[in-house]
Amino acid sequence: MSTKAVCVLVGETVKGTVFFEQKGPSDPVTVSGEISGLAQGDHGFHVHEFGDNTNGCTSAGAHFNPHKKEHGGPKDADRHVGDLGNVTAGADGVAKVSISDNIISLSGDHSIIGRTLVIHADIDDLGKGGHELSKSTGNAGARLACGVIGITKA
Ligand SMILES: [Cu+2]
Ligand SMILES: [Zn+2]
Repeated sequence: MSTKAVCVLVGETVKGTVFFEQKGPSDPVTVSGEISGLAQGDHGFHVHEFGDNTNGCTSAGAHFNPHKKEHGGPKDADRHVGDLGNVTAGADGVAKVSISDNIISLSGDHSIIGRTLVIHADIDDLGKGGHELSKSTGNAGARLACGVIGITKA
């Protein structure tokens, strides 16, 4: 039986809705949806550790990283569980999200349920930018919008 989840991203100007679906516990998770109000180009897109927005997106903590790895890109063996790479906004400021990921899950120890999805101001360098933050955050800059990921009707 498939599991479904949703996240409503809320920021000052950036807004979006992102859907998650997983057929079985070891199947990939498909991530789809739309985010608007962005500058044209790539924006870091991650699951952060805590489902806490009491002090805005800051309270979500660092990237969800249960195995204490370094930051990377979604296709890298060395990555945080929460590392979903970038989404790309067009000239209209809208990013269409279409990701299939084998590492995040909607159950078990890689579960992203109850954690926070964040979209950033800048491009995630996927750990390869040579910046002091590359290996922890991808140097993706400010948190433009965020929301807690919650289970929905299957
Ligand atoms: Cu992030
Ligand atoms: Zn990361």
